[in-house]
Amino acid sequence: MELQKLIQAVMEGDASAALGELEAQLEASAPPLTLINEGLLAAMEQVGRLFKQGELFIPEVVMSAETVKGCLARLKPLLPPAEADALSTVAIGTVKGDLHDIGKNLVAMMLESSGFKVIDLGTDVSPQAFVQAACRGAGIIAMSALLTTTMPSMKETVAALTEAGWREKIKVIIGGAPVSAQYARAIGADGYSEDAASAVELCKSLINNTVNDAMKFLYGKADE
Ligand code: B1M
Repeated sequence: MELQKLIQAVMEGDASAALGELEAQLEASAPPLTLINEGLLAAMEQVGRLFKQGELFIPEVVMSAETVKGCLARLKPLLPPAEADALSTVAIGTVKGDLHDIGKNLVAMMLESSGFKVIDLGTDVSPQAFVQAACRGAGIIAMSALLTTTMPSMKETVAALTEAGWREKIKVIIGGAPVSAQYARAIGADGYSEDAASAVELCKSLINNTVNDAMKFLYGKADE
């Protein structure tokens, strides 16, 4: 599979060329997940590198990001359908002060196509908005941050959930390039994952743990 044309179109921020190339690849039976991982994300990696080296500027990065968003919207309905009823509701958002949403959107999309109900709170999400999502029935709060300067908002959100009495009743996960498992432990989150696929596995295992905890509480032993 030759994805160079798709990568080039994303890097140039040429949405119509990227969508055209995407259609051609789909017609040639390219798997949607491969197009995401080896096409769209590979292109964004190169965009990030060139941005860091000062060879691309913010308007160009925005155009590439918008191109990826359009392509993801096209691929979303083609991902494997949810197998069963919603496993649990995940409220996901990029934390306060942070506008990066490509990774967050990808995580949301993968969760949805794995059977989770997803409430997408968008970007620049305040701790209070995450608390409101818990009140609306979210079982998992999922926070994304791409800036070191916005990471503290994750800690503030955990504190706000604790203050509002929700922390013990829900799970909290975090992700994004600057955060780590160590940071998750330090702020009292339940878990960290480094990419969208492992975020799905993490959410599934947190739900299993919750079910096991409930079984232990009810019957004095885990459901084996
Ligand atoms: Co910005 N930006 N940016 N940017 N940007 C970074 C993050 C940066 C690393 C670039 C650099 O300097 N090398 C740098 C941050 C440095 C730091 O703090 N450590 C940076 C900066 C400084 C800024 C501004 C401050 C620039 C400025 O204005 N001077 C500014 C901040 C604006 C703001 O948020 N308030 C800014 C602006 C922007 C754009 C608007 C131009 C655009 C965002 C557009 C958009 O998202 N709609 C943008 C972009 C595109 C990037 C880079 C180039 C690419 C990010 C991206 O989308 N990656 C980025 C450099 C880079 O990462 N190489 C950069 C692709 C995406 C799929 O990966 O988001 O990491 P990622 O998501 C992954 C995982 O991290 C994980 O799964 C995803 C899929 O594998 N994941 C989770 C993410 N969230 C998760 C949540 C989970 C689990 C996993 O559970 C909850």
